[in-house]
Amino acid sequence: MTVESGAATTAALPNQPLPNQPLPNQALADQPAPEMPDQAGEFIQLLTPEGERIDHPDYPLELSAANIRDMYRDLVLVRRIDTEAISLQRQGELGIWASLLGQEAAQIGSGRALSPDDMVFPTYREHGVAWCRGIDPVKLLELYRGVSHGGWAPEEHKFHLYTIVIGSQTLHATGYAMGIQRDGGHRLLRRRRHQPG
Ligand SMILES: Cc1ncc(C[n+]2csc(CCOP(=O)(O)OP(=O)(O)O)c2C)c(N)n1
Repeated sequence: MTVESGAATTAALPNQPLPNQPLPNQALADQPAPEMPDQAGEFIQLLTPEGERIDHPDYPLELSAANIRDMYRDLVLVRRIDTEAISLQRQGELGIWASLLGQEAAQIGSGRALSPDDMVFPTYREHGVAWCRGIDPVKLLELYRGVSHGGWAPEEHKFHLYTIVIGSQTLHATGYAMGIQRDGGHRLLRRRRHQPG
């Protein structure tokens, strides 16, 4: 390995530090500890462990009876789609099916809380969020039947393709956000959010 430092070129064995140069980790260890910011922040609780709603002035929840009925309808429908897909998988019609059973409320709640500009980077069982984004459930079945690579236009639905690789979604979302930032789109989004309609 050759290490270049200014004009001088020094040959060094792999993994051996240069003379008088502290190991990188040692150099870090010698630094005074940075002041820790208050990472805990304010504790915000919106639900009790029993699932009862707690009012918070910064997070008002204004839902009409019709809104609640709509969301409940979504919960029932996505569970029905899930049940059907499990049956199809058991009959050999689908190669695999990642069931959302038990996640209906979390998915419909998060899906319905999205603004139209938000982009979703889903894992493999986010059928409830897909439903909220207007993805035809048949498209999900096609994917799990192995006859399509996704089947929907991510930008059109603001819903990326299902991605099986665990943890990849955070990277994709971060890259996408960085792209928006570099395009100046974040300023546009902020303005739009502050001037609804
Ligand atoms: C990087 C990576 N490693 C391994 C797998 C294989 N795999 C698919 S599902 C799964 C379990 C995931 O469990 P969890 O994160 O709790 O999510 P769940 O599916 O139970 O909702 C694993 C290990 C994968 N998809 N990606």
